[in-house]
Amino acid sequence: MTITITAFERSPDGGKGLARDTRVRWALEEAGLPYEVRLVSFGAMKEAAHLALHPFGQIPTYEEGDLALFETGAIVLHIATHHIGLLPDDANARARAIAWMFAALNTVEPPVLDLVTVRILESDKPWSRERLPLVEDRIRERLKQLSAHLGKADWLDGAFSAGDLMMVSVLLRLRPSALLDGYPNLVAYLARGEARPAYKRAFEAQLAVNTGKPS
Ligand code: GTB
Repeated sequence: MTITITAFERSPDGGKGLARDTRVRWALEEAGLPYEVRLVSFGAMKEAAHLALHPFGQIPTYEEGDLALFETGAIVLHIATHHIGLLPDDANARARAIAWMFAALNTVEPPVLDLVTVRILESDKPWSRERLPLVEDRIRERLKQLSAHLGKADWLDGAFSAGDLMMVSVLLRLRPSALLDGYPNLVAYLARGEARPAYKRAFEAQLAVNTGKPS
């Protein structure tokens, strides 16, 4: 059955891979699944046809036969539970890998998104200069905890899993800041994620869309 996802016609990041279709592309590549991409404009995302797939008018979405999904976490979990390569076989290890997916999305990503909000969306507000250090401190606290957990390990819990895919994707949004600088094991963790052939293919595919160059 053909898998079709949606992505920005033109991502605001110009192809740095930070929009969330990259996470879904990465999961599909790890699972070895071919997929098609329907590109949508900001206008089309708010129209009825797209809202029928995504109630909040966003990307990415995922269609496979009569299944339509939205929310990156749900999409990656769906791919990971139906195909090999992203979750361990052992039931407890599998549950822990899923816990790391949630940790990435629910515990680490919120302060990371706050940073984007304060730095970009609210940069013209009089209180944004005061808020920035508070947000940065919250991120540093999470990075410190994550770094302590990872220690010298390659991945968060044994072999690479969907939990790592999600955590690396979240942390990549911090690259433009200096916040990761104090955590060499996290910097190396990101590099390991980016070095995976599946990540490279996903990155190149979204870059090709945004630069007009074939991948
Ligand atoms: N919780 C949802 C999920 O995980 O799927 C969030 C989806 C989401 O935020 N989608 C964004 C979107 O469609 C694109 S990824 N925004 C348009 C809108 O809401 O109207 C977020 C994103 C956007 C741009 C960059 N960038 O340019 O760096 C990075 C990430």
